[in-house]
Amino acid sequence: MRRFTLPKLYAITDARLSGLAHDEQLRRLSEGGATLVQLREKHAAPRDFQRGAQAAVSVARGRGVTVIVNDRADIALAIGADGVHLGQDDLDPAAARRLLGDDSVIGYSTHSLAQLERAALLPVDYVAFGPVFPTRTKENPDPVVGLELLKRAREALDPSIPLVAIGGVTRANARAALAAGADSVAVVSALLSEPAEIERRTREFLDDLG
Ligand code: 3NM
Repeated sequence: MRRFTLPKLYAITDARLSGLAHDEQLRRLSEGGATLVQLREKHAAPRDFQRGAQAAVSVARGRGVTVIVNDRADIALAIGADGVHLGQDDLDPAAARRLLGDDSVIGYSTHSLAQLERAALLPVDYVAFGPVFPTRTKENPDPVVGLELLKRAREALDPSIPLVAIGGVTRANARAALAAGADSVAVVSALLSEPAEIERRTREFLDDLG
């Protein structure tokens, strides 16, 4: 595992919401200044996701953007992504670490303090905690954790492990999430819901986060 510094803005793609392929979303997010993009695909067949993600990695390589593949360590490995983000029901992080090796980034989703405390014992480079605010992007989201629990999560987690706040993050509440102790905010709909606005919204987010 390497020491991994997350940028304050952790952008995540959504092809349904944006109506755009992953590579085009990545291009627009990068034009707006995003330096890390997670490719998230909940609907396409694995082979289609693999192809779309491969194209996105090609765009990212020319721009110095870090690419994290959601859920699928196999696809991350096959396309030479920088890492994988795993949910509670995906391949367990220790198995993903064996597959990907020490140089890959592995992130892990948690939705309660108990899950977060278990995550701290796993070979992960960062931990996400959420949903911090109500979200309509995730199907069947866990209960909203809120800013108070986010604060407690930061206190409970080893300070060397970056913490990502996810779920319902907007320009209006992003700074509050950072103030509560998150190192980074993960954002889908507030960046992508208007495809023509992706670049501008990304820039505004980054300006806000400072
Ligand atoms: N994971 P938006 S919430 C992908 O709680 C995801 O782990 C969550 O989308 C979690 O920024 C979420 O549009 C959806 O709310 C984030």
